[in-house]
Amino acid sequence: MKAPEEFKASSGNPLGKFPSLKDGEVRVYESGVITEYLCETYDKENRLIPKDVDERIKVLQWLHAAEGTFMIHSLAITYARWNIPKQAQDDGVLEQTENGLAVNVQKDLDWLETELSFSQGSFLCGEHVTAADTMMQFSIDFILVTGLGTQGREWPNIQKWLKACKETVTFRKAVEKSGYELTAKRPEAN
Ligand SMILES: N[C@@H](CCC(=O)N[C@@H](CS)C(=O)NCC(=O)O)C(=O)O
Repeated sequence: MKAPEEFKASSGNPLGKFPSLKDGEVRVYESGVITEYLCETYDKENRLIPKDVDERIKVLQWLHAAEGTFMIHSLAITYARWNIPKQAQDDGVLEQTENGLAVNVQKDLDWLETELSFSQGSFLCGEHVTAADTMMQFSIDFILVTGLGTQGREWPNIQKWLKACKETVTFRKAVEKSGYELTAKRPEAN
């Protein structure tokens, strides 16, 4: 399950990470910046990152929270699972660590759940998809599918919103093209 070295090298990213974008001479790393670059370059109608200051701030807030808040809190649990030695896991260290780290993840999901109840449409910032959904969808799917800190709790608004994201024609096209599938399988190494 470890990413092959030649695959990592093909990213062009010094850390060997994906996503990685090459657009002509432009190279962009980090999903948030890739999203901003694509929107600024190709979304001439500013649908995905609106021009209006209030709407724009809201979209950018989610765009950055996806990696900067939701992923950082949940990945802490992934790394604990990968790195706490077996003996310590058997002694309950992992469970105790996860219980501590789950607090932040659940607070984040409660925040999203509440914000979704204020949305005037099926998506995070209203009736149509914005860059907020594009970025947040992966982080939240990752947390829920992998059960990172969720401890059996459910967030109905989040489930409904994820379903709406996955039913969009653009999402389905991207899945078809990339073969994207997110499963709870545990990689053997990071
Ligand atoms: N903060 C980065 C995270 C990039 C990242 O960690 N990508 C993972 C996949 S989601 C990766 O390339 N892993 C391969 C590896 O580390 O070998 C972003 O948002 O683009």
